[in-house]
Amino acid sequence: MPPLSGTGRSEKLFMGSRLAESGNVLETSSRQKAASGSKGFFTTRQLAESLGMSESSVKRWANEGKIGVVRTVGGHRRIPFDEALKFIRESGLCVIKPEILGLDYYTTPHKAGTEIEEVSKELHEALVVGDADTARQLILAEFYSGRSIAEISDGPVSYALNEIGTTWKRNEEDGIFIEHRAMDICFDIFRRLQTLLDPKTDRKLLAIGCAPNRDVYALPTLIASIVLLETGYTSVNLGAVTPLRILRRAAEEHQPNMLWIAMNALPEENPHDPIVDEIRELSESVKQWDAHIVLGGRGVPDSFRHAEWQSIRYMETMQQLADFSREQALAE
Ligand code: B12
Repeated sequence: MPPLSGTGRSEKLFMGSRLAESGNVLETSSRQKAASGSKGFFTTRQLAESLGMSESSVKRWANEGKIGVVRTVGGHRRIPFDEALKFIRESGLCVIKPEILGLDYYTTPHKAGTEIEEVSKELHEALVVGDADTARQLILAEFYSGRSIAEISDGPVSYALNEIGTTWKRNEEDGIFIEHRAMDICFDIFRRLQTLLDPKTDRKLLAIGCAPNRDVYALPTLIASIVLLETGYTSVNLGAVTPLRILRRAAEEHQPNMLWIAMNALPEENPHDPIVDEIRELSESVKQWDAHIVLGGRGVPDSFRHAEWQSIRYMETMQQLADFSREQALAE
């Protein structure tokens, strides 16, 4: 099933015989959800009500291609959850009744012109004092203002955690306490974003990734998986401390279009770190079906930073990952 999102938005048929003709393979459960009007698909009236706008405005936006819709057999528009969320973020409109769309923890977008530096400082302050509510509101307001996961991560989150990383050096006991609590808050927020962006419709592109072997840094690999979700992939994050042979096995079985390896642990002193060979072997293996391997993070060995090795690419930021994955999605 071609994706509904992105530039190729088109109206799809579902329910009944036209579904079969179009080769559309929506899950029965999704169709049931559509029929019952609950989360999954919305009517134009439901979206209008949640936004406090008229139904005719929503229909007009749908006709203009600003909202992706599918059609019932009877010809009525239905708006998939992913498309409603995309429209809300792109338009910057406020949702006044988030419960209609099942948007838990919805947060009003930031005022136009709010500087990302300001958000970064406020997030740092909230994380230092363990104010989870404020941290969540700051990040979700950025998200609903249309800021991408990559921008949020490379900006406020990276800034705030970098600052917190230096507190640890000044005062070890308090620093560790603050750092661990801040990480717990960040995991909670990004898990929510992951749930929101988890595709409700079929996708063609698959990515699998992890933090390898002894690498305990769990947040960057989680964020990479959400960046990929946002850019049109189905992504499977195997998490921290994943032996690379397990990633390789998963890759051989599922033949993903992309593999990411988030490397943030300090590299081994040993100049012949075995992980270098493991990554090269993985690269040999993926040649069989032509996948890309993306390496990112402060712990990427030098040997991969400066030259491209077969299918392996080093990326410094989540934005680079987002740009690359969008290019791949468009090429499909
Ligand atoms: C949280 C944290 C920990 C936690 C991790 C918990 C967990 N479950 O994840 C714990 C407590 C385990 C920990 C331990 C240690 N830590 Co620590 N830690 C951090 C901290 C504060 C945040 C890391 C983080 O998740 N950042 C969030 C990510 C999203 O942002 P980022 O790191 O800036 O990454 C950006 C890019 O690199 C890139 N990127 C990163 N990964 C990827 C992957 C892909 C695919 C792509 C495309 C891009 C990409 O995008 C990100 C921004 O969007 C950092 C501070 C910092 N500067 O980040 C220190 C930091 C990394 N830790 C440090 C140190 C020294 C340690 C310890 C050695 C401390 C000790 N003496 O025990 C141990 C070593 C642990 C180990 N076994 O390797 C140092 C490393 C110094 C260095 N020379 O590199 C730092 C920089 C703190 C500091 N300023 O001193 N740490």
